[in-house]
Amino acid sequence: MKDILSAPFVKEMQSVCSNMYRQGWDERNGGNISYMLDETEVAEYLDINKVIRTIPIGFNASELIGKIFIVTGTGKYFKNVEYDLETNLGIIRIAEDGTTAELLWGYRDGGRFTSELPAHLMSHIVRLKHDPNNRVIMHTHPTYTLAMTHIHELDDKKFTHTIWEMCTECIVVFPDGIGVLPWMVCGNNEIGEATAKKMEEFRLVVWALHGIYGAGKNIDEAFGLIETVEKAAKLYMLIAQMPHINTILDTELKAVAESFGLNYRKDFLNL
Ligand code: 2HA
Ligand code: ZN
Repeated sequence: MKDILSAPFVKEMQSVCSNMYRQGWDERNGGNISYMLDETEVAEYLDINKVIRTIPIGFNASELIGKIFIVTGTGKYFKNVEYDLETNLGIIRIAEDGTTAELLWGYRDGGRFTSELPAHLMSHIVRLKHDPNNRVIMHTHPTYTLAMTHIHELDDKKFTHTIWEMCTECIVVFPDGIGVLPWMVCGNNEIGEATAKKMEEFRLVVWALHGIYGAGKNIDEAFGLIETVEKAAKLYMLIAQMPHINTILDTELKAVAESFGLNYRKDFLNL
């Protein structure tokens, strides 16, 4: 059996948590990540028949029975992940009943997965229907994206349009746009269901005055989506109070999308 601490998926979680912390996005216990793993790969590092303990999930995730995820722990700080992987991360499998998680590794101090697990698992279920290669759901609190939700209308089309206008790469990176939820209580099934509903259309979902969710086939893709929104939101906040002399026109956004052959949200442009 190989050393779990050397597993590529553990190393990836370690490096992305440290990176996100240093971006200033994950203060205290802010943020959480779930990453679906390949059972045969996990079996190189763990006895997958050995369940340490079971933890109730709080809803029925029967579409994910048998799926294995590495998930950040509740109350844990991204800042600390690199120093104690086995306490701050856990590897869980969705049990046969669909409502229990079987702990295979981690949460060494008796802890459990993020309080946002419902939003994560419900989002995995939806994204897998659209893209069977989706593996990662990532939640974080990027500063400028949050700032923007204080001063911008919380409408999918208007928010996406403003972000697309900020820099040319945005429509290329997320031609499917950004979903926006109003302020809601977090950590429960209701916000999970609302997030998953947006995930039917979008790989990016902003939680107003809280943070953002990104979905991707790997850590880089989920991170890259969020990082690109955050860059554009930063530009928006830098220029919001200045006279705007130049902008990317909708005809130009269309031209970019078409030149890259993208299936973009045509209804989000005003043409
Ligand atoms: O895990 O970010 O939304 C802490 C949070 C809750
Ligand atoms: Zn949060």
